[in-house]
Amino acid sequence: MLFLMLCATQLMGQAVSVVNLRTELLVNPVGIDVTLPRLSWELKSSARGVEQTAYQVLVASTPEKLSGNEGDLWSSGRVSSDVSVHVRYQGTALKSNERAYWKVKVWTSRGESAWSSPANFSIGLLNYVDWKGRWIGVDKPFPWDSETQWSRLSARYLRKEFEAKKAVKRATAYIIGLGMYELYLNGEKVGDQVLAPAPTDYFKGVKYNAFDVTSMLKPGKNAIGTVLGNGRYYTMRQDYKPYKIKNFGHPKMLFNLLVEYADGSKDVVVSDDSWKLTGNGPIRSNNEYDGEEYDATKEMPGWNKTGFDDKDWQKASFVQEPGGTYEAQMNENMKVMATLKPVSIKKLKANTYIMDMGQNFAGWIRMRVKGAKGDTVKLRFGENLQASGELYVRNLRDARSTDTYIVKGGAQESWEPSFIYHGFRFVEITGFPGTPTLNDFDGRVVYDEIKTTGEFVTSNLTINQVYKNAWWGVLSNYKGMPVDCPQRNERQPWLGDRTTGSYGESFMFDNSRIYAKWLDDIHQSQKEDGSIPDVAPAFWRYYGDNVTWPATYITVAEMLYRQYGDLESVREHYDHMKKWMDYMAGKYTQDGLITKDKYGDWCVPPESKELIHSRDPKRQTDGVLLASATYIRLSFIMEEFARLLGKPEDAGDFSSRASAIKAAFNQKFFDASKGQYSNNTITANLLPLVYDIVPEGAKENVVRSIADKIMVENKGHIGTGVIGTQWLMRGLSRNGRSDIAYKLASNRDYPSWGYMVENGATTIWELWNGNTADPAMNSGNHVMLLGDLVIWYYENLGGIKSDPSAPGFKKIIMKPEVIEGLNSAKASYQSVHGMIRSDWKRSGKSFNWNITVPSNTKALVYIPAAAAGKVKEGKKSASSAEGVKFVGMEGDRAVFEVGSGDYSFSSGK
Ligand code: RAM
Repeated sequence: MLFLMLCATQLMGQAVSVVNLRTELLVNPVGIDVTLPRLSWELKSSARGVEQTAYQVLVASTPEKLSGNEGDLWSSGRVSSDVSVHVRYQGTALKSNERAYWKVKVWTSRGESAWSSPANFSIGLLNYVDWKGRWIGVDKPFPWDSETQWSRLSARYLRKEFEAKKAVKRATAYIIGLGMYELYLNGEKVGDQVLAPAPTDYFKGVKYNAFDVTSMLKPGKNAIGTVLGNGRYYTMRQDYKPYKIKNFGHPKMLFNLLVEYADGSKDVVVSDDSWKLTGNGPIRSNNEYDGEEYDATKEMPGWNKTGFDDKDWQKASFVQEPGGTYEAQMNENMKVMATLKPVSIKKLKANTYIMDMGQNFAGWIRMRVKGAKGDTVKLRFGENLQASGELYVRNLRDARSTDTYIVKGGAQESWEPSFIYHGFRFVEITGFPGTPTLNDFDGRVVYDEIKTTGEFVTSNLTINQVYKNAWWGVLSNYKGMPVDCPQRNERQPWLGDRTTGSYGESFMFDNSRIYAKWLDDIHQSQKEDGSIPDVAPAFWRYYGDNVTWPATYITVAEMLYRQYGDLESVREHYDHMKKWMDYMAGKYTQDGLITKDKYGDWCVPPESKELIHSRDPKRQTDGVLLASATYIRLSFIMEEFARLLGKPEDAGDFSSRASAIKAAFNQKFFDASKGQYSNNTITANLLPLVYDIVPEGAKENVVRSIADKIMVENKGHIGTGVIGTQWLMRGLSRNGRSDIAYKLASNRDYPSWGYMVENGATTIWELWNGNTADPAMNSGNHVMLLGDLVIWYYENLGGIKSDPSAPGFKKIIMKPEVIEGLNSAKASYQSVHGMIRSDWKRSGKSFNWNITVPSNTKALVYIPAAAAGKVKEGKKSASSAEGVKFVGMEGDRAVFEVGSGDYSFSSGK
């Protein structure tokens, strides 16, 4: 596990400083290898044209050694290199639980930095044998529990007292608490994570969390308390579908507290049968889909402190291991990331109120209540209201989404749940003693502790609101894995929802760790024969074999490489991706095409507003076309991966696969005389266009077919589903039709993203007709229909794109589209190399553009202008400005290469 310190040193007198040191540990899933952390840093300077020419890293075993410039673990020496991200540690083998301190200095084109402030990290328990003690819990329900379609299982409370025998120098707590845990030391909660650890297929892998608890220990007696909730471990719910849903067992835990005393001696406190356990605490039931029930009259004051009388508790039992390997959790845990105030509470009828949070999101309500012992408050959650003003819950299917709180009485009580979350905007409150007021409630927004990395705003209000909705939608669905929706009885990590979405999301959030973790989940779900499911971890067993959903395994790895410059996931997963590619081709090739598809172009706008799926063959795209086109695209990506990993034979193989399928594809689907593929849906024409399948010379006609379909037949509206929308906006812009893309982005009538906004959406819907369709599959908070919209916002409107030849924004392509009607865009993005900014305004013929290019990167800047001489930077002609070099004209753009720094360009006046 990693302890990370971010530091932002401003070094006096120095032109360049090093900031934002980041460490990332690579843990071999088998847990036997030595970990080799990779180190990243950012250069900071107000000077222009700063390029790193060399670095030196020091890694030490103590802070004292580090400050004495002694890198006893690793001293890289001066390394001539411009690399500042993912530099692999090459020092002494790091051991389990070892802590390391590090710093870095750089040499640049503009001078040398001082040493950065120190950062530190610590290694996890690398080997199975490093874990002492045993798994404990109790492998059966309590008498008051019930196992049905709406199972109720009370939380299990565990406690243990121990003695700190001497002065403590360092104490680290390691816990695998399944399905979810809360950990307390001497009555204090350890960490601010919630709903931890991240969910996995527990038969394959389980995540442990680690905490530095040195300051929480007391001399002498100490008490540890843990609470175990169900999470995805105990899923004896929907038990009518055992073939579909995996259940892992009853909650359990493995715990190690490693103590180092000041005199150098060591101690370890472990989970064993000296712990006591009860299920008779306040959390009577906790179920992700149905909610939590908390009986405050059953609270056990002091249970997690020393001296509590636990004679009524039973001995914890030894239980079976979950089966999966122990892995340090490298992705962020969830946390309460924001607190919202409700906007209104209205009385619906006697004893029933409806509260509006003003925003659809995932999380829960914190409530303050004062009442008599036994008063029972119920909170029921939904995304919408019915016309009558009552809560609308039909689209939750059989999820009950209800929290129950039983008041203990006396002073005011404050409560929030521990092991569940809801997707909602509205809350029905019943049984509240007195009249509920806005002050009694807070909305707690819960998602992975991931930084927002981007900001985006334009002169177009519809685009701005859709962007905001997208931001809320994406964060709502980060739950230790990307899930499809947070509200109904599903919440599954569907692969196909993120094929391209993950890339767009990466502009808004630092999603590098959640997606690297997800690739591991996908790998763990791969079958022996190579098959990959549509949902991973495979909590739902959906091994239907198709190309478009599992494709995400490969496109997410590509995203991590392009956006973060991180090749590690590609390296780690390459063989498994290849195995899947081989498996699909081996099993499903017919007449040179890949034939297996399952979902089609999922959720195209249907012909009538109540339908979920269109029945009109004219709107549907041939599954063989979708599968084969996607397979061609994936072969190209695999070809690139193979080259990057130094596997030229594989690269050649993938390239010839792509060519062969391409030929069969055009043969079967392309009508050259019409410039159309298959039945001429937008998606049927678009995929060959963007995947480079269309024969030379025929592109223009295919573009025309798409344009006609959208503008004439659809009267300027979108006609694509989940697959087509992944390429729609970029496909149009790349082929000179940004005008059409802009029209689609600005629409407010059906079907469009703006139509959702027009109808009160504060997130993105699962269906284009989400306000009218059958509730059987109609979530109000799904991100798959975003397609490539967010990518288009940042790359094509904001003008911030990583150059494919230099991933991780080491080189940036800044090329905003000039579109009639759009007068300004302002985007910023915190890349791994630092903050990038683009802020342009257009009026008449004049174009003003302020940009920031981070240190140790370069940008190619495309400025609308008739000639280079018409472009100024500040008050000077751009060509002679510091850090700016004219490269050439490209159509109506003057192209400049710029080094790092802030620039202010203008043209056309
Ligand atoms: C539904 C969900 C999900 C989608 C699958 C195919 O259950 O909408 O997002 O990926 O179907």
